[in-house]
Amino acid sequence: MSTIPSTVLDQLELQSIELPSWAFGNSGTRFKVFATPGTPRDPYEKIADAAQVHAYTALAPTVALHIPWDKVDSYDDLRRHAEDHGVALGTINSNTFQDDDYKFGALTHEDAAVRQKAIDHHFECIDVMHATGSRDLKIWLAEGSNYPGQADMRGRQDRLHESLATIYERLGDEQRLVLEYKFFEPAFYHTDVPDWGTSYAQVASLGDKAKVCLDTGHHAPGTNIEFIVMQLLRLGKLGSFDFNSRFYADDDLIVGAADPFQLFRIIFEVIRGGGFNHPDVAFMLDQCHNIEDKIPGQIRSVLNVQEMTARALLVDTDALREAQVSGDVLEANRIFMDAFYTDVRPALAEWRESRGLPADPMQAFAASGYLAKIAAHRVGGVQAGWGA
Ligand code: PSV
Ligand code: MN
Repeated sequence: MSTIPSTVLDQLELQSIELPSWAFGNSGTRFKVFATPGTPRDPYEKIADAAQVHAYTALAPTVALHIPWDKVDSYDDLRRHAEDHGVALGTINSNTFQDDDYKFGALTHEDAAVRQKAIDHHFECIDVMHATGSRDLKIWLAEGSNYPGQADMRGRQDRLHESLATIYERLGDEQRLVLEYKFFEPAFYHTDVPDWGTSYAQVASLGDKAKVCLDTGHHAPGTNIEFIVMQLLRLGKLGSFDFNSRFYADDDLIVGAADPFQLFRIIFEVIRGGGFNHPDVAFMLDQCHNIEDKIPGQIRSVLNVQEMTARALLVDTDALREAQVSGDVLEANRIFMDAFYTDVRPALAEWRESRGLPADPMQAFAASGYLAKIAAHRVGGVQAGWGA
Protein backbone atom coordinates (compact mmCIF):
# COMPACT_ATOMS: atom_id res chain seq x y z
CA MET A 1 0.00 0.00 0.00
CA SER A 2 1.31 3.45 -0.80
CA THR A 3 1.95 5.79 2.05
CA ILE A 4 1.51 9.51 1.83
CA PRO A 5 4.24 11.70 3.35
CA SER A 6 3.09 13.79 6.29
CA THR A 7 4.08 16.96 4.44
CA VAL A 8 1.50 16.06 1.81
CA LEU A 9 -1.13 15.17 4.42
CA ASP A 10 -0.58 18.51 6.11
CA GLN A 11 -1.43 20.24 2.85
CA LEU A 12 -4.42 18.02 2.21
CA GLU A 13 -5.79 18.85 5.62
CA LEU A 14 -6.10 22.50 4.60
CA GLN A 15 -7.90 21.80 1.35
CA SER A 16 -11.40 23.19 0.91
CA ILE A 17 -13.81 22.85 -1.97
CA GLU A 18 -16.92 25.00 -2.21
CA LEU A 19 -20.21 23.33 -3.12
CA PRO A 20 -22.87 24.86 -5.40
CA SER A 21 -26.31 25.12 -3.81
CA TRP A 22 -27.84 24.23 -7.17
CA ALA A 23 -26.22 20.79 -7.13
CA PHE A 24 -28.79 19.81 -4.49
CA GLY A 25 -31.82 20.86 -6.50
CA ASN A 26 -33.31 18.94 -9.40
CA SER A 27 -31.72 19.36 -12.78
CA GLY A 28 -31.79 17.62 -16.10
CA THR A 29 -31.54 18.21 -19.80
CA ARG A 30 -33.93 20.00 -22.10
CA PHE A 31 -35.55 16.59 -22.59
CA LYS A 32 -36.45 15.69 -19.01
CA VAL A 33 -35.84 16.61 -15.41
CA PHE A 34 -36.14 13.58 -13.12
CA ALA A 35 -37.29 14.59 -9.65
CA THR A 36 -35.81 12.84 -6.61
CA PRO A 37 -37.69 12.25 -3.34
CA GLY A 38 -36.29 14.46 -0.61
CA THR A 39 -34.96 17.17 -2.91
CA PRO A 40 -34.69 20.50 -1.05
CA ARG A 41 -37.59 22.91 -1.38
CA ASP A 42 -35.64 26.00 -0.34
CA PRO A 43 -32.10 27.30 0.30
CA TYR A 44 -32.26 26.17 3.94
CA GLU A 45 -32.70 22.56 2.92
CA LYS A 46 -30.01 22.87 0.25
CA ILE A 47 -27.59 24.05 2.90
CA ALA A 48 -28.55 21.24 5.25
CA ASP A 49 -27.73 18.77 2.46
CA ALA A 50 -24.47 20.49 1.59
CA ALA A 51 -23.49 20.29 5.26
CA GLN A 52 -23.75 16.50 5.01
CA VAL A 53 -20.96 16.50 2.43
CA HIS A 54 -18.74 18.44 4.79
CA ALA A 55 -19.66 16.30 7.79
CA TYR A 56 -18.48 13.13 6.03
CA THR A 57 -15.39 14.54 4.30
CA ALA A 58 -14.23 17.70 6.11
CA LEU A 59 -13.59 19.02 2.61
CA ALA A 60 -16.49 21.31 1.87
CA PRO A 61 -16.91 24.05 4.48
CA THR A 62 -18.69 26.58 2.22
CA VAL A 63 -21.73 26.69 -0.05
CA ALA A 64 -22.15 29.00 -3.05
CA LEU A 65 -25.52 30.65 -3.63
CA HIS A 66 -27.20 31.59 -6.89
CA ILE A 67 -29.37 34.70 -6.88
CA PRO A 68 -32.37 34.77 -7.40
CA TRP A 69 -32.62 30.97 -7.03
CA ASP A 70 -31.50 31.23 -3.40
CA LYS A 71 -33.31 34.43 -2.48
CA VAL A 72 -34.49 34.50 1.14
CA ASP A 73 -36.10 37.10 3.36
CA SER A 74 -33.15 37.27 5.71
CA TYR A 75 -29.59 36.46 4.68
CA ASP A 76 -28.48 36.93 8.29
CA ASP A 77 -30.81 34.13 9.19
CA LEU A 78 -29.54 31.95 6.34
CA ARG A 79 -25.99 32.66 7.41
CA ARG A 80 -26.81 31.56 10.97
CA HIS A 81 -28.55 28.47 9.63
CA ALA A 82 -25.38 27.57 7.70
CA GLU A 83 -23.24 28.12 10.78
CA ASP A 84 -25.56 25.95 12.86
CA HIS A 85 -24.95 23.20 10.31
CA GLY A 86 -21.17 23.64 10.44
CA VAL A 87 -20.71 25.41 7.11
CA ALA A 88 -20.52 28.99 5.82
CA LEU A 89 -21.99 30.79 2.84
CA GLY A 90 -19.56 31.33 -0.03
CA THR A 91 -19.56 32.78 -3.52
CA ILE A 92 -22.60 34.64 -4.75
CA ASN A 93 -23.49 33.83 -8.35
CA SER A 94 -25.47 36.38 -10.31
CA ASN A 95 -28.07 35.34 -12.84
CA THR A 96 -28.79 37.33 -15.99
CA PHE A 97 -29.88 34.42 -18.12
CA GLN A 98 -33.49 33.74 -17.12
CA ASP A 99 -35.30 37.01 -17.65
CA ASP A 100 -37.14 37.97 -20.83
CA ASP A 101 -35.46 41.37 -20.86
CA TYR A 102 -32.12 39.64 -21.39
CA LYS A 103 -33.02 37.92 -24.64
CA PHE A 104 -30.48 40.04 -26.54
CA GLY A 105 -28.02 40.52 -23.71
CA ALA A 106 -27.78 41.97 -20.22
CA LEU A 107 -24.52 43.77 -19.43
CA THR A 108 -23.92 44.13 -23.18
CA HIS A 109 -27.46 45.05 -24.23
CA GLU A 110 -27.96 47.90 -26.73
CA ASP A 111 -30.60 49.42 -24.43
CA ALA A 112 -29.14 51.31 -21.46
CA ALA A 113 -32.24 50.54 -19.38
CA VAL A 114 -31.69 46.79 -19.73
CA ARG A 115 -28.01 47.18 -18.92
CA GLN A 116 -28.94 49.16 -15.83
CA LYS A 117 -31.37 46.45 -14.75
CA ALA A 118 -28.55 43.87 -15.02
CA ILE A 119 -26.15 46.16 -13.16
CA ASP A 120 -28.74 46.69 -10.42
CA HIS A 121 -29.05 42.92 -10.09
CA HIS A 122 -25.31 42.76 -9.43
CA PHE A 123 -25.63 45.57 -6.87
CA GLU A 124 -28.26 43.45 -5.15
CA CYS A 125 -25.83 40.50 -5.21
CA ILE A 126 -23.18 42.69 -3.57
CA ASP A 127 -25.69 43.63 -0.84
CA VAL A 128 -26.31 39.93 -0.32
CA MET A 129 -22.55 39.36 -0.07
CA HIS A 130 -22.33 41.91 2.74
CA ALA A 131 -25.07 40.07 4.65
CA THR A 132 -23.70 36.58 4.02
CA GLY A 133 -20.04 37.50 4.53
CA SER A 134 -19.21 36.24 1.04
CA ARG A 135 -16.03 37.37 -0.65
CA ASP A 136 -16.67 36.57 -4.30
CA LEU A 137 -19.22 37.72 -6.85
CA LYS A 138 -19.16 35.28 -9.73
CA ILE A 139 -20.44 36.47 -13.06
CA TRP A 140 -21.24 34.17 -15.94
CA LEU A 141 -22.90 35.81 -18.93
CA ALA A 142 -25.15 33.96 -21.35
CA GLU A 143 -24.63 36.74 -23.87
CA GLY A 144 -23.82 36.59 -27.54
CA SER A 145 -25.50 36.15 -30.90
CA ASN A 146 -26.66 33.30 -33.10
CA TYR A 147 -26.12 34.70 -36.58
CA PRO A 148 -23.33 36.57 -38.33
CA GLY A 149 -24.34 40.20 -38.67
CA GLN A 150 -26.89 39.96 -35.83
CA ALA A 151 -24.83 41.98 -33.36
CA ASP A 152 -22.05 44.54 -33.23
CA MET A 153 -19.47 42.45 -31.39
CA ARG A 154 -17.14 45.40 -30.79
CA GLY A 155 -19.90 47.58 -29.32
CA ARG A 156 -20.94 44.77 -27.02
CA GLN A 157 -17.40 44.34 -25.75
CA ASP A 158 -17.18 48.06 -25.00
CA ARG A 159 -20.50 48.07 -23.17
CA LEU A 160 -19.44 44.99 -21.24
CA HIS A 161 -16.42 46.85 -19.99
CA GLU A 162 -18.53 49.82 -18.91
CA SER A 163 -21.05 47.64 -17.10
CA LEU A 164 -18.40 45.57 -15.34
CA ALA A 165 -16.54 48.72 -14.31
CA THR A 166 -19.72 50.06 -12.71
CA ILE A 167 -20.23 46.81 -10.80
CA TYR A 168 -16.57 46.66 -9.82
CA GLU A 169 -16.76 50.14 -8.32
CA ARG A 170 -19.46 48.94 -5.96
CA LEU A 171 -17.37 46.10 -4.45
CA GLY A 172 -16.24 46.37 -0.86
CA ASP A 173 -12.54 46.36 -0.03
CA GLU A 174 -12.48 42.65 0.76
CA GLN A 175 -14.75 41.62 -2.07
CA ARG A 176 -13.79 40.31 -5.50
CA LEU A 177 -15.42 39.87 -8.88
CA VAL A 178 -14.67 36.69 -10.82
CA LEU A 179 -15.63 36.58 -14.50
CA GLU A 180 -16.35 33.17 -15.96
CA TYR A 181 -15.93 32.34 -19.64
CA LYS A 182 -17.63 29.73 -21.76
CA PHE A 183 -16.92 29.04 -25.40
CA PHE A 184 -20.51 28.67 -26.55
CA GLU A 185 -24.10 28.14 -25.34
CA PRO A 186 -26.69 29.53 -25.14
CA ALA A 187 -25.38 31.72 -27.97
CA PHE A 188 -23.94 29.74 -30.86
CA TYR A 189 -22.31 32.15 -33.31
CA HIS A 190 -20.45 34.48 -30.97
CA THR A 191 -20.26 34.67 -27.20
CA ASP A 192 -19.24 37.87 -25.44
CA VAL A 193 -16.92 36.15 -22.95
CA PRO A 194 -15.95 32.98 -24.80
CA ASP A 195 -12.42 32.34 -23.60
CA TRP A 196 -9.86 33.01 -20.90
CA GLY A 197 -8.21 35.72 -22.99
CA THR A 198 -11.38 37.79 -23.19
CA SER A 199 -12.11 37.28 -19.51
CA TYR A 200 -8.53 38.24 -18.71
CA ALA A 201 -8.67 41.36 -20.89
CA GLN A 202 -11.90 42.45 -19.23
CA VAL A 203 -10.81 41.84 -15.63
CA ALA A 204 -7.31 43.23 -16.18
CA SER A 205 -8.87 46.56 -17.13
CA LEU A 206 -10.91 46.63 -13.91
CA GLY A 207 -8.30 46.20 -11.19
CA ASP A 208 -6.75 43.84 -8.66
CA LYS A 209 -10.05 42.68 -7.20
CA ALA A 210 -11.20 41.26 -10.53
CA LYS A 211 -10.11 37.76 -11.55
CA VAL A 212 -10.94 34.99 -13.98
CA CYS A 213 -13.10 31.98 -13.11
CA LEU A 214 -12.12 28.84 -14.99
CA ASP A 215 -14.94 26.34 -15.42
CA THR A 216 -13.36 23.08 -16.54
CA GLY A 217 -16.40 22.24 -18.68
CA HIS A 218 -16.23 25.41 -20.74
CA HIS A 219 -13.59 24.53 -23.31
CA ALA A 220 -13.50 22.93 -26.72
CA PRO A 221 -12.47 19.26 -26.79
CA GLY A 222 -8.72 18.81 -26.68
CA THR A 223 -8.03 22.18 -25.06
CA ASN A 224 -4.95 22.12 -22.84
CA ILE A 225 -6.70 23.50 -19.77
CA GLU A 226 -3.64 23.17 -17.55
CA PHE A 227 -1.79 25.57 -19.84
CA ILE A 228 -4.51 28.15 -19.20
CA VAL A 229 -4.20 27.49 -15.46
CA MET A 230 -0.47 28.04 -15.65
CA GLN A 231 -0.85 31.26 -17.63
CA LEU A 232 -3.53 32.78 -15.41
CA LEU A 233 -1.53 31.99 -12.29
CA ARG A 234 1.54 33.50 -13.90
CA LEU A 235 -0.49 36.65 -14.56
CA GLY A 236 -1.94 36.68 -11.03
CA LYS A 237 -5.47 36.47 -12.42
CA LEU A 238 -6.75 33.00 -11.60
CA GLY A 239 -9.53 33.67 -9.10
CA SER A 240 -11.47 30.45 -8.98
CA PHE A 241 -12.36 27.11 -10.49
CA ASP A 242 -15.74 25.71 -11.32
CA PHE A 243 -14.91 22.00 -11.36
CA ASN A 244 -16.92 19.46 -13.29
CA SER A 245 -16.45 16.97 -16.13
CA ARG A 246 -17.49 17.02 -19.72
CA PHE A 247 -17.59 14.57 -22.59
CA TYR A 248 -19.28 16.77 -25.16
CA ALA A 249 -20.47 20.23 -24.17
CA ASP A 250 -21.18 21.78 -20.76
CA ASP A 251 -22.15 18.38 -19.34
CA ASP A 252 -21.70 19.36 -15.65
CA LEU A 253 -20.80 15.78 -14.73
CA ILE A 254 -18.87 14.70 -11.64
CA VAL A 255 -15.39 16.22 -11.60
CA GLY A 256 -12.70 13.68 -12.40
CA ALA A 257 -15.24 11.26 -13.86
CA ALA A 258 -14.57 11.84 -17.53
CA ASP A 259 -10.83 12.40 -17.37
CA PRO A 260 -9.07 11.98 -14.01
CA PHE A 261 -5.72 12.52 -15.68
CA GLN A 262 -6.79 15.96 -16.85
CA LEU A 263 -7.83 16.83 -13.30
CA PHE A 264 -4.43 15.63 -12.08
CA ARG A 265 -2.64 17.80 -14.67
CA ILE A 266 -4.72 20.84 -13.75
CA ILE A 267 -4.05 20.46 -10.03
CA PHE A 268 -0.38 19.87 -10.68
CA GLU A 269 -0.20 23.28 -12.39
CA VAL A 270 -2.14 24.90 -9.55
CA ILE A 271 0.45 23.61 -7.11
CA ARG A 272 3.32 24.54 -9.45
CA GLY A 273 1.95 28.08 -9.76
CA GLY A 274 1.48 28.60 -6.02
CA GLY A 275 -2.31 28.56 -6.21
CA PHE A 276 -2.96 25.53 -4.02
CA ASN A 277 -4.37 26.34 -0.58
CA HIS A 278 -3.84 29.97 -1.47
CA PRO A 279 -6.68 32.36 -0.70
CA ASP A 280 -6.50 33.86 -4.20
CA VAL A 281 -7.66 30.66 -5.86
CA ALA A 282 -11.02 29.24 -4.83
CA PHE A 283 -11.82 25.61 -5.60
CA MET A 284 -15.52 25.20 -6.32
CA LEU A 285 -17.74 22.61 -7.89
CA ASP A 286 -20.26 23.59 -10.54
CA GLN A 287 -22.19 20.43 -11.17
CA CYS A 288 -25.62 18.99 -11.63
CA HIS A 289 -26.75 15.51 -10.68
CA ASN A 290 -29.42 14.56 -13.15
CA ILE A 291 -29.68 10.81 -12.60
CA GLU A 292 -27.54 10.04 -9.54
CA ASP A 293 -28.31 10.96 -5.93
CA LYS A 294 -27.13 14.47 -5.30
CA ILE A 295 -25.46 14.32 -1.88
CA PRO A 296 -23.38 11.21 -2.65
CA GLY A 297 -22.65 12.75 -6.06
CA GLN A 298 -21.12 15.72 -4.29
CA ILE A 299 -19.27 13.50 -1.80
CA ARG A 300 -17.76 11.52 -4.67
CA SER A 301 -16.80 14.80 -6.37
CA VAL A 302 -14.88 16.28 -3.46
CA LEU A 303 -13.16 12.95 -2.89
CA ASN A 304 -12.11 12.87 -6.55
CA VAL A 305 -10.55 16.31 -6.15
CA GLN A 306 -8.83 15.24 -2.94
CA GLU A 307 -7.43 12.08 -4.54
CA MET A 308 -6.06 13.86 -7.58
CA THR A 309 -4.61 16.56 -5.33
CA ALA A 310 -2.84 13.90 -3.26
CA ARG A 311 -1.42 12.36 -6.42
CA ALA A 312 -0.32 15.73 -7.78
CA LEU A 313 1.39 16.51 -4.47
CA LEU A 314 3.29 13.23 -4.79
CA VAL A 315 5.15 14.32 -7.93
CA ASP A 316 8.85 14.37 -7.11
CA THR A 317 9.36 17.89 -8.36
CA ASP A 318 13.12 17.99 -7.73
CA ALA A 319 13.68 14.85 -9.77
CA LEU A 320 11.24 16.11 -12.39
CA ARG A 321 13.13 19.37 -12.70
CA GLU A 322 16.42 17.56 -13.04
CA ALA A 323 15.06 15.41 -15.83
CA GLN A 324 13.58 18.46 -17.56
CA VAL A 325 16.82 20.41 -17.38
CA SER A 326 18.89 17.51 -18.65
CA GLY A 327 16.46 16.91 -21.49
CA ASP A 328 15.54 13.44 -20.29
CA VAL A 329 12.11 13.30 -21.84
CA LEU A 330 11.22 9.76 -20.86
CA GLU A 331 12.41 10.10 -17.27
CA ALA A 332 10.48 13.36 -16.82
CA ASN A 333 7.35 11.72 -18.14
CA ARG A 334 7.92 8.61 -15.95
CA ILE A 335 8.17 10.73 -12.81
CA PHE A 336 4.98 12.56 -13.69
CA MET A 337 3.08 9.38 -14.55
CA ASP A 338 4.35 7.51 -11.49
CA ALA A 339 2.59 10.02 -9.27
CA PHE A 340 -0.55 9.87 -11.35
CA TYR A 341 -0.69 6.08 -11.23
CA THR A 342 -0.23 5.92 -7.44
CA ASP A 343 -3.39 4.62 -5.80
CA VAL A 344 -3.75 6.91 -2.80
CA ARG A 345 -7.17 5.65 -1.76
CA PRO A 346 -6.15 3.17 0.98
CA ALA A 347 -3.73 5.68 2.53
CA LEU A 348 -6.36 8.43 2.43
CA ALA A 349 -8.89 6.12 4.07
CA GLU A 350 -6.48 5.41 6.91
CA TRP A 351 -5.69 9.09 7.29
CA ARG A 352 -9.38 9.98 7.42
CA GLU A 353 -9.94 7.52 10.22
CA SER A 354 -7.02 8.95 12.14
CA ARG A 355 -8.83 12.30 12.02
CA GLY A 356 -12.14 10.92 13.25
CA LEU A 357 -13.70 10.83 9.79
CA PRO A 358 -15.18 7.77 8.12
CA ALA A 359 -12.62 5.81 6.11
CA ASP A 360 -15.18 5.55 3.31
CA PRO A 361 -17.42 8.63 3.32
CA MET A 362 -19.62 7.26 0.53
CA GLN A 363 -20.37 4.11 2.47
CA ALA A 364 -20.81 5.95 5.77
CA PHE A 365 -23.26 8.40 4.25
CA ALA A 366 -25.24 5.58 2.64
CA ALA A 367 -25.43 3.80 6.01
CA SER A 368 -26.63 6.96 7.77
CA GLY A 369 -30.13 6.74 6.32
CA TYR A 370 -30.17 10.49 5.62
CA LEU A 371 -31.66 10.09 2.13
CA ALA A 372 -34.57 8.02 3.45
CA LYS A 373 -35.08 10.56 6.21
CA ILE A 374 -35.33 13.56 3.89
CA ALA A 375 -37.53 11.60 1.49
CA ALA A 376 -39.94 10.94 4.37
CA HIS A 377 -39.85 14.45 5.81
CA ARG A 378 -39.76 16.67 2.76
CA VAL A 379 -43.25 16.06 1.56
CA GLY A 380 -45.22 18.79 -0.19
CA GLY A 381 -43.96 22.11 -1.41
CA VAL A 382 -42.08 22.65 -4.63
CA GLN A 383 -38.74 20.97 -5.12
CA ALA A 384 -35.90 23.30 -6.01
CA GLY A 385 -34.54 23.28 -9.52
CA TRP A 386 -33.11 25.79 -11.93
CA GLY A 387 -35.22 28.82 -11.31
CA ALA A 388 -36.23 28.08 -7.72
C1 PSV B 1 -22.86 28.23 -16.86
O1 PSV B 1 -22.88 27.10 -17.66
C2 PSV B 1 -22.40 27.95 -15.46
O2 PSV B 1 -21.22 27.23 -15.52
C3 PSV B 1 -22.19 29.18 -14.62
O3 PSV B 1 -21.16 28.98 -13.69
C4 PSV B 1 -23.43 29.29 -13.89
O4 PSV B 1 -23.35 30.07 -12.77
C5 PSV B 1 -23.66 27.84 -13.56
O5 PSV B 1 -23.39 27.21 -14.79
C6 PSV B 1 -25.03 27.54 -13.10
O6 PSV B 1 -25.95 28.18 -13.92
MN1 MN C 1 -19.61 27.41 -14.06
